[in-house]
Amino acid sequence: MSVVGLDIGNENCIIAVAKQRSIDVLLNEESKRETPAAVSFGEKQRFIGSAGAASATMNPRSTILQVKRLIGRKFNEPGLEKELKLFPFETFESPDGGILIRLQFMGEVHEFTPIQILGMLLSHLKQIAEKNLEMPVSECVIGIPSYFTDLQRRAYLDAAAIAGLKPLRLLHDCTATALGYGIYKTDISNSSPVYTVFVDIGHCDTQICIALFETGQMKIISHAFDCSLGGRDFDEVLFNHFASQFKERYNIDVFTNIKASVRLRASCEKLKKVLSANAEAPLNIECLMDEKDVRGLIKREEFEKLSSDLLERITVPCRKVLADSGLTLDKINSVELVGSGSRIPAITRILASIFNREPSRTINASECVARGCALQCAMLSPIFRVREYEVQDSLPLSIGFLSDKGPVCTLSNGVLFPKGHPFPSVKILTLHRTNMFNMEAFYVNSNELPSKLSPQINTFTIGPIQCHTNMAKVKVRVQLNLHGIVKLDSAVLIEDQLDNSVTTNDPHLTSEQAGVARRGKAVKRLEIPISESVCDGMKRDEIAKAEEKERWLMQQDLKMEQTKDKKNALESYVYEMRDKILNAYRSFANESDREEISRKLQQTEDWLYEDGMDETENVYVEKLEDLKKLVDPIENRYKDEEARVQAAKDLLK
Ligand code: ATP
Ligand code: K
Ligand code: MG
Repeated sequence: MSVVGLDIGNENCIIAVAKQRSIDVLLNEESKRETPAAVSFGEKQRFIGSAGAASATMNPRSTILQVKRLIGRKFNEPGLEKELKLFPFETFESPDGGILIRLQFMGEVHEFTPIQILGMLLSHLKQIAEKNLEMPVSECVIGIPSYFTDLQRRAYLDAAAIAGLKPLRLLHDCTATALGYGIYKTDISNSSPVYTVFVDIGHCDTQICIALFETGQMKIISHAFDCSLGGRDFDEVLFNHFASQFKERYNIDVFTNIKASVRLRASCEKLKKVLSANAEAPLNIECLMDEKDVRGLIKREEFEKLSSDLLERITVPCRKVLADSGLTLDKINSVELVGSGSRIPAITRILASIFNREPSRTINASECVARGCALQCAMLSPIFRVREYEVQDSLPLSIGFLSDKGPVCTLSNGVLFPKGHPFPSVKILTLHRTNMFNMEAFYVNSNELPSKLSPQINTFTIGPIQCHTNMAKVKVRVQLNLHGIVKLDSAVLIEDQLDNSVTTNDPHLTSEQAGVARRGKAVKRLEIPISESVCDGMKRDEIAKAEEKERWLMQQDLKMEQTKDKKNALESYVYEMRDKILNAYRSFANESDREEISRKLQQTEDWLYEDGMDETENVYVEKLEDLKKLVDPIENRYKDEEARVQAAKDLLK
């Protein structure tokens, strides 16, 4: 069993694994520590991760990027349309109001939900981990944005199930970072608690939290976020700047051309990175559109001016996280800056002015979330022994309950778990009900919700209830679980009954029961069934169907990979033997054999570039075997001779 932490970014994914003495980041098939979050559909197979990113500019309409942005969202959500326009792939509304992605694959039109695409990405990361660790991987901890709703969290669990992964916890990105930072911290004592601000600026979002570190434990005090402010928005500033410049200068409208916009966006992202280290940066793209080469240049100063609105927006969640924590600035011990989107120098400046100190960059900005997740996975896994360390998270969005009779909780507006409430957490509600009833969980403040998502969480039906008196109570156990998902664990009917059949001298009664009986009362406890109708979640059979489709796609990818391997093997055999037959094997074959073999090798090479370019695995295998039949006798004679020479040498030693 392995202990894995996954950071699924909008741009990059990281896999970390807990070993006996360390947390390691795993390398992907290109020996990179970061794997692009890209799923591309080619003519005959998918390309995921690095290979997927490589086909993004060539095959933009069938390459899905930033799928995390689409998870659990409604097609008609305000603001989503603008975002969808940035993507070159086709999206449309699903029958339940969600998003479907439509693309060409293997000569047919296919439709996938964002959950399925996320499942593909997760499955790819799982394969990388399994190859590295040489064992099956299933248990893991996955990082999620703190602003994810119940629905989005459940969507992640569904995607993980499709990929064959079992998340022990969905962990808030910033909480993961804080855990990885705090557990190794040695300068902590209970007399001087340490408060640290973590700022994570990624590709699409900004997340901030304040953590309190004490001996043997960590508590998140508050979370804040801007769910649509990240590196991507700075790319867009540059994109718009150059697109309008090129319109004037070269008379080309990049906005009307998908390929050109994809290429210009990619170049703007590179340019932005250059500007982080240099005072100015050039932009050169050959043949961007209408066969025109374009050139441009921008100074860092100008970029900062163009981005001033974005930079100003970073201050909003910073102030909010402080206000929600109830702490004054002087209580904060340090500000840790992570996420690669934060590498823009002006961001450091603006954070320094808000927090009144220079933010530090001591944490590994791109790997910290995955590392923290791997640590949490080790802590939750029974196979690992980790130092006792308590992780208490803080609820980012207030959750309330309604029942048929109105709010069920004593707090105002039906709030059961207020924002900032520690979790995981359990609450027991006592309700006076004698018939079947519903309880509805919802987000109380829809203005806290990112991008006006639906405040609905779930509807639970409690019943049927077989009740014989009207003096009954129902005790409902509500859980905010490790993933931050609301569950109704159990409902119990408690009836105070008048009961004449019980006699006070019954020897089987405990003294307490006897006391109740003497007063003519008995307490009856009865488990009541609970059913939930998840809003917009995937049904069990839908998940099963998606799993099956994923297996089929994986088979297809595997088949194509194997075909490629066999084709490569044939090709290298041709090159190797052409050389050997002329040199090393020359004296072991007569002239006519040599000629015959050379002719066959040439034939095969020509075939590989023409008719044999796109054949099935078996055809390549058979071709190789045919060639080997010709060459093997010669190769064997050569090897025998080699062995004789070696034996003679050994004798002389
Ligand atoms: P998210 O957290 O939004 O899901 P992510 O985790 O994939 O996304 P990161 O990998 O933390 O995001 O950051 C990616 C962003 O960082 C991209 O916008 C990228 O352009 C930007 N970035 C990377 N290096 C630099 C740099 N040197 N200067 C400026 N920006 C950079
Ligand atoms: K990342
Ligand atoms: Mg991130």
